[in-house]
Amino acid sequence: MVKNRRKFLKVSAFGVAAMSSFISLAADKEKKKKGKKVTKPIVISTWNHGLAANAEAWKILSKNGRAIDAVEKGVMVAEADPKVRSVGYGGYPDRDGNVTLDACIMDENSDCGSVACLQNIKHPIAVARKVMDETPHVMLVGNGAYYFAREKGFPHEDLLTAGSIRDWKNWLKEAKYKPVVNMENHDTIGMLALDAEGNMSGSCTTSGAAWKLHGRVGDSPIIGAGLFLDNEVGAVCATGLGEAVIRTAASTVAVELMRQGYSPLEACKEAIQRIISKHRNHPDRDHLQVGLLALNKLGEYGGFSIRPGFNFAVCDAIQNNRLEDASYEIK
Ligand code: SD4
Repeated sequence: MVKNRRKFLKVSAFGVAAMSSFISLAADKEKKKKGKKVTKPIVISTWNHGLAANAEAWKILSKNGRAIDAVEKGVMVAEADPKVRSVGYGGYPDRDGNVTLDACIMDENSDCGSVACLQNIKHPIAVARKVMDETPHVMLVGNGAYYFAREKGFPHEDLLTAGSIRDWKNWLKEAKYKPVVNMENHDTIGMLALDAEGNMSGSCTTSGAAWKLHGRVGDSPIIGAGLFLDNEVGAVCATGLGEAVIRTAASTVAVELMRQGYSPLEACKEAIQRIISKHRNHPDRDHLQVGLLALNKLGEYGGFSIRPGFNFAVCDAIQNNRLEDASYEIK
């Protein structure tokens, strides 16, 4: 019985997938017929620190390397930079003073790997890649992720810099130990790439919301929330208040909108409007910030956020590496 049901699910899931692939391929063909050229390779990533990350990713993409390698190596630049206070080494700690990291990665075959609440390992994205490549699982968390990383040869490192300790102590004076999320704390790096072969991959890595409760995990390591892609359609990543992104499966929603023919910008806008409407009565509504970034199979891209301030970096062979401001909903 269970077996039959599984078979049924498999068959019907396959039917839906086949149908949607058919639709997306038809949409691609339609665009190509209209004379739209595919821009590839191309890499885009969130915020100012996306520029340095893109430059690293470009070294791989420009030599016809794989998107999956580009998105891993690219975001490692931000993870290693102590000046980037929201990712990896030097990231803001939780309210108890622990730096806990979240990351995920996904490739053109829908293979993915993820780590959450990982401590003392500088490159969570590389651990997520190993979860993807070397285990039958998708996600490892906490101590389990740490032990796995150590087993794979990652060194134990102290990720709390003097700057992070100073900021944490300042925060403690005022904060009354409340895990407050504000807009300045959202600078996760998400990166999306389309390589010369026409394959897409994405990565997302963060120290999460500053001063969070110990053990809190945001959207960034959750496939379908902080990052999602379908190699036949496009890729989307998120930055901002992770709880809002998880509640609405925002990256998945935007990918599915692109499947229906929305441009990357339109898809991000529609998904952001969904987040706003689902949070109309939420206590966070007055300061809620989320930014979405999308790239499609044609190398078209777009970014959209709830409020002003979100920007992203774009690198291709035509215009090199540059920053662009995202459009936003609430003026
Ligand atoms: C989170 N989305 O943990 C992340 C926060 C973020 O820059 O974007 N930080 O909720």
